[in-house]
Amino acid sequence: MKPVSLIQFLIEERRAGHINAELSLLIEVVARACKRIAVATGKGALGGVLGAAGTDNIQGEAQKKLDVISNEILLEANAWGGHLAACASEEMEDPQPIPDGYPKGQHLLLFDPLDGSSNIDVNISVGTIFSVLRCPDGVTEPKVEHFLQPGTTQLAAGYVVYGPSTLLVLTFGHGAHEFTLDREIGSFILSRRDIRIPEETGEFAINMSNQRHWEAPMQRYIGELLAGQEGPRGRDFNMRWVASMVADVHRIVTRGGVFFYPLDAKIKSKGGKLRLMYEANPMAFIIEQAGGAASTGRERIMELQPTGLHQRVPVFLGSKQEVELATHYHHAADGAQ
Ligand code: P6P
Repeated sequence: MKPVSLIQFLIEERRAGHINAELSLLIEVVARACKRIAVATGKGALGGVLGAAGTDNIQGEAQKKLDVISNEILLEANAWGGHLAACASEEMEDPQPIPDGYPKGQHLLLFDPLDGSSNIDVNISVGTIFSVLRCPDGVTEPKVEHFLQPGTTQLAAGYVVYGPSTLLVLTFGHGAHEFTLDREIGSFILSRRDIRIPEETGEFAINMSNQRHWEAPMQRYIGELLAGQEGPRGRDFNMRWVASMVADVHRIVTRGGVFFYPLDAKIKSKGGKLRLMYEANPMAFIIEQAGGAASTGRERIMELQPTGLHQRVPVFLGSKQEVELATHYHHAADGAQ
């Protein structure tokens, strides 16, 4: 069968009425920027891009050189196209306006330019996560409050995983689709259309070192998985934890599984570890479009009304059966209180 390029796919989506020309251009620009990020991350030690940048981001986290480089690549790529009203990034406190002199568009782009960057120096897969919202009509200088829209209003969401191959997974709300970068021609080629995540799974992803800090229902749920055949689930489970959300989520998108970053006593004051606007919401959109589920353990992630650009939330996502069971345990525990 003739390979379908990303450009061709975007034209199909426009013809189907799923996206407009401006959103199509935005996705092309983001994909092209991610190809440049793939080149930068692929250079490793030879590109002088490893190690710390010597600066901290808005989260107070030490930035890697590639965090800064990836952020700059995405900002520069999106400055001149006329498809955006503003950007927001994990690496920057405030929204970034489109530079004076350039045309503005009707979209807001949010991104984590290089998620999992602590894995860069040990050559483990990292990725870019992005979310697209509509800029409210009549707003020419978007402020934080214009970005604070629930995940259900996303027009598009995607991630690129920089691994053995460079893969883009994308949704416009009409299924989730995977594209593989053909490095010889520099094009993303459709490799999986209408991804479906199995409702049942035997594989979970969580950072077990936080176990002593989890809430009781999380202790109960994971304890039952660890009990395996002898326990109430009556079957054994396997565990994976890459500590790179894009890599863990892509494994789930590819073969099923369930991912947890729950509240725990250490991070309870912050509301969680992962960020709602440019990690949890885009990943939740993709997972739901692939037939999975995404909750905070208590409510559907995409229905949350955001309260801050860098707001953190607990994340349970993946195979529907497991997300629903873990969420049920939290509701039961809350009801018992
Ligand atoms: P921990 C990476 O820093 C990240 O934001 C996600 O990509 C990943 O899932 C999580 O944090 C890993 O957290 O506590 O295991 O290092």
